[in-house]
Amino acid sequence: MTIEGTTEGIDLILRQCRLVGAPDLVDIAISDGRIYAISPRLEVLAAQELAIAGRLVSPPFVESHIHLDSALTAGQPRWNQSGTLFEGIDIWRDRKQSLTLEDVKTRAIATLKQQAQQGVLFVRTHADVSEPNLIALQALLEVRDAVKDWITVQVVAFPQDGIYGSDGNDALLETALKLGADAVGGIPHYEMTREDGVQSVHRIFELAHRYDTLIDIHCDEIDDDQSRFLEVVAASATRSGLGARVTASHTTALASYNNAYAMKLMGLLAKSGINFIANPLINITLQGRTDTYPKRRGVTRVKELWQQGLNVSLGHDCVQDPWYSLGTGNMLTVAAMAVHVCQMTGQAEIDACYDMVTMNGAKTLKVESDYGIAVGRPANLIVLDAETPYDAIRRTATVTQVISRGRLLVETQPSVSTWYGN
Ligand code: 17E
Ligand code: FE2
Repeated sequence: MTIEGTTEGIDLILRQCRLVGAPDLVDIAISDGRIYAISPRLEVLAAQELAIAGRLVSPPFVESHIHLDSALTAGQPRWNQSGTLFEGIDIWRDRKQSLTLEDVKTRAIATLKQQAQQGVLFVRTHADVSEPNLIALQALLEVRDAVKDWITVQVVAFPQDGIYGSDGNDALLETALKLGADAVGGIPHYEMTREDGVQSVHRIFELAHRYDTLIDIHCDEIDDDQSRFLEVVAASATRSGLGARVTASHTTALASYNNAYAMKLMGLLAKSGINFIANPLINITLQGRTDTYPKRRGVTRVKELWQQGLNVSLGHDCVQDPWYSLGTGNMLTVAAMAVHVCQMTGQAEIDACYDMVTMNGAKTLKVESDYGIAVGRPANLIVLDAETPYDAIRRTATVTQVISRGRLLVETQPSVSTWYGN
């Protein structure tokens, strides 16, 4: 293909790209921040040219669930000894007393840079709003704006201590939405009573309606088979018509429900069309802590939700915080953990796990119209030192180039070993 005027306005060309699922290599031309042309051979010159040489070119990773306000605080003020969600919440309650805007912004931006280096260009973060000065929320709203030229951030107003956990939390949540949070969150399984939990879900839907936001609820993140707020979320999504604007995060109790109930629930979930986010790195470590043996895996029924045709994405949830002291923000490690814990080892299942850290996340975040490798779309794409998604997950492949908004943002060299033996 020849583009008229040859060099005019072409900023960047990627030569010999291997697109996911496509048999032939293509060149990709980028102009003015957008994908201008995709063709087997583009006879044009550009201001900058990258030799991709058959490596995999993919839409960027989508981190659909992370807590940037607590990132990089592991051990402050103490380590989580029990490894439970509840001890994590207690430690964070102590740590958040000393939050400042600068503290949150510095850690959040450092984490976003780590993520972007590894190919993440879309992020949904939770901001704890059960803190009287809303520092985490204000800091993350400022960060959302400060980084928008290279990474897209969505902020969920998340009442970590429960909407009805103490007086004032409900008002703080509403203030957070007035300040411009993109989504409203909740934690029904942590409210004091079952009734409060149900009430909190109704309140979340009312707020989402009033402030026209998305919904993303930490839902049933517990091994209690009696924690059944997912049905309330699904029914509310169906009745309100909000459907795919709603996300249920974690839903680990679904893995503990009896099959008879789970089967009934699946029908309700399919009808509701809500999104699911599983966080396999975190929940394989947080859950099962009250079990002896056999010990539950504690990750939601990812395979069955996917088989139902529901939209499932995967999140990292934490990078070095009171709930999880490990992590670098790499989405391939998240996908690999899902392959293992959810036993998604079939070929199509491994590919599905790749979708769960790319396009399914874009669907959850409602950014699909600006996402993907197609002419006219914003030029956000990554190059992996791999040939296929399977290869990328298996080897935790290096993301060698990250192109954001049409510009080369980061380059990373894959590691090289030299063999001196026989
Ligand atoms: N807060 C929560 O309720 N659950 C989690 N997994 C994290 C924070 C990380
Ligand atoms: Fe979370």
